[in-house]
Amino acid sequence: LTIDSAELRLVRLPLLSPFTIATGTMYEKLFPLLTLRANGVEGYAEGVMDPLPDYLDETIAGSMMLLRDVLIPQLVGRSFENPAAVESLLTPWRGHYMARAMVEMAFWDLFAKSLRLPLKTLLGGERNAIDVGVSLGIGPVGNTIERAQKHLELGYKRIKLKIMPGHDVKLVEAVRKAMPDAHLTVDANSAYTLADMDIMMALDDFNLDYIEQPLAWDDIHDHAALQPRLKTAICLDECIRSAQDARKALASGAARVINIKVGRVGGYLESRRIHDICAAWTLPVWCGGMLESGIGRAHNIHLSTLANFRKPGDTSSSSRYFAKDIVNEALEAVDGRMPVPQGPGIGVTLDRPFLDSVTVSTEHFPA
Ligand code: OSB
Ligand code: MG
Repeated sequence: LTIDSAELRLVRLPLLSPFTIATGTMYEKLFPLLTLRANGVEGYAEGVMDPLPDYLDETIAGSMMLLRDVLIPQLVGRSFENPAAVESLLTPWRGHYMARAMVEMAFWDLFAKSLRLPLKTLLGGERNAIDVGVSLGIGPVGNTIERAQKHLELGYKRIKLKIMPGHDVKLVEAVRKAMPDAHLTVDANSAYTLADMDIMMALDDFNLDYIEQPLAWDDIHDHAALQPRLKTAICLDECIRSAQDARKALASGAARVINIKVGRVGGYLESRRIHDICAAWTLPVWCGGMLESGIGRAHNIHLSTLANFRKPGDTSSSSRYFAKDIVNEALEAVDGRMPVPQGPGIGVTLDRPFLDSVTVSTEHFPA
């Protein structure tokens, strides 16, 4: 498969409502969108990095620099037999997992389309729909209970509450009281330390499915100190960017669940290694999200068809986030099940006029 051209856009989509997590509030979704072309076929991927390095250390500006100056020029005009050949071009670079993921993911979409197969089939997934829950941003207690109840009634399979110091034990206590039997989880986005044992012990009493990333974004060691002191499973998100990270986390007992975001860990091949290591330890994984547009959402859905994705993911209906999406197909969950988009590759197509209207900048390769 010879990559004959590529396109790198920066896209800005307004969010229907602001999304607050421990590290700050998002008012819009800004993301790079990569297109790779070969023989009249196009593969797409979006980046999950933020404008500022507040979730992880990657940024949109840094990623776009690496893509523009290094990664895309290495691809265009060259031929690749398969995704592994593309990955081997990316592995020498330190870090930049999110930028590398964009290249690998866009190539998988292109590769699957040129074989006329759905991406899930190439990956070895089998389901036609995946279980999903919702992630609720930080807000007032009463309002959070209302949002949680509404989404349970819609059939979502799990409610994840974002927490931060000052918005934790009382919030979770109130939501748990309102829905005693719901699958409930919390996500701290690294807002606590081992000095917050009293809060961790209090959260441990609410029968949560897991506590997501309570401690520092780069600290597997401290999670390994915390996990044995809790009944509740710890789920790692930020800490896991590679299969080596997963191995260290599992071997040290730092987590009993892992959140895989294909856009965070460098792509599908690495996602599958993490998925398989967890399966070997009989631990479940689930697919996280980053408020993606329809392109990233479709990628997440295909990944979630693999067998060890045994807990509901974060890929909820696109209409929860955006008044209008950049893809033509509706990505909407029904009774907590998100159907896998049909058709070759990721199974969604771009609404080009709308995409153009929300595009901030476009670069062409070759220029
Ligand atoms: O930690 O999973 C996270 C959103 C932005 C940054 C980090 C996270 C999230 C979410 C939202 O939890 C998941 C989604 O609905 O896409
Ligand atoms: Mg998380």
